[in-house]
Parts: sequence; C-alpha cells; structure tokens
Amino acid sequence: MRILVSGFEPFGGLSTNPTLELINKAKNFEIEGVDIDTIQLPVVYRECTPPLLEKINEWQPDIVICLGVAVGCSSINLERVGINVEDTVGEGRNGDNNGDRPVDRPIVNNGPEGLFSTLPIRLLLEKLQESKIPSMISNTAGTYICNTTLYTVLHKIQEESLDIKAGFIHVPATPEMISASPEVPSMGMDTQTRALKIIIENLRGI
Ligand code: PCA
Repeated sequence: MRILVSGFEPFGGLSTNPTLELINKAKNFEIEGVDIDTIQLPVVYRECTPPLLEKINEWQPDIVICLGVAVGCSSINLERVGINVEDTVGEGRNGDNNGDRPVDRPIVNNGPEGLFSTLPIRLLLEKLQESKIPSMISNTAGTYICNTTLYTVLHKIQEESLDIKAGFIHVPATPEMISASPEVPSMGMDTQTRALKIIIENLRGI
C-alpha cells in the first residue's frame, strides 16, 4: 500500500514548520507492507495544491495524509472536514507567503460547501488515546492554506471517483518554536513522530 504524506514550508514568521521534520521522519519509518513518499508544499493559496495533485496523479497513492501545524493547538487534531472557503483570519490574517489575503473566496466555484475527511478519524483517535497521546477530532481546519489543501484533495478524489482515502492532521508547535512564549501549548517532535507512526500503522490495510 502506498501512503503519501505532505508537509508545509514555514509561514507567518515561524522559523520552522514541524511538519517538514515529520515528513523527513516518515521517510524512514519501516512499516511492513507500506510504501511511504512525501512532498513539501508552499504556504500559498494558489500554489499549495497543484504539486500535491500532480504527485497523486503520478504516484497513485492509496492514502493521502496532509500535515500542517496549528500554533496554539495542544493536541494531534484529526480534521473532520474541509470547507469551500478561503479567508484570512487567525494565522492567515497577514495573508499567505505571497501576500494573498482572500476574503470569503470559494475554493471551487459552485463546489460542495464541505467535504468530509475519508480517513477513519474515530479509529485513529482511539489508537492515539490508547498510546496516551493528546489527540482529538477537530471540526474545523480553519480557512487558511491547510483547509484549502484538504478541501481540494477531497474534491479531486470525489470528482474523479478515485479509490483514495485522504485527510488532514494538524499538529501543535514544538517547544523549541515557542520557547519565547511559553504560554503557547506545544508537543515535542518525539511524540509527534510517534503519533504519525501510530496513524500510519493503523491505516495499513484499511
Ligand atoms: N499550517 C497552516 C498552513 C501551513 C501550516 O503548516 C494552516 O493551518 O493553514
């Protein structure tokens, strides 16, 4: 089985994006029966998905796991849904890495309002919690680049009736990223890596 894992470049003044380290770790996971490939995506509304869609066409994965950081979240957040809107609020209030600052812009004109993740998020939550990793199902992936990525991938899969499961997982900042703002929650890279491995192990064979 082929699993494609994506991560993002840094954005919004962050020095790093833990999802880059995570995709590097994922390359070295040894999980029987699982072939993992990874891709780094830009934090730009108009550019975040074309390389991912191209990679899906070319490599034909069975599963796509997109990863992003949500500074301020305190757990592994299994996203439930992508919504058809781009809007620069919250982390995106200063726009994307190209300065694009959409307001109420649909991702796909006349597309469905929302599309659900097709990863077994309830099962994954149970497995993460059995391993004592702070985790939850999140009911919004925001309206920034991560939501655009989730929605666009799910929309492609639906439109083309592809036999691919896909979803999005937000991770917290690492302690190193927020050392000057210790009130911001964080999770160490070791725990984040363990979480990703548990997720992939439990997607094997779905
Ligand atoms: N997090 C942002 C974009 C890139 C990332 O890692 C988001 O939550 O939209």
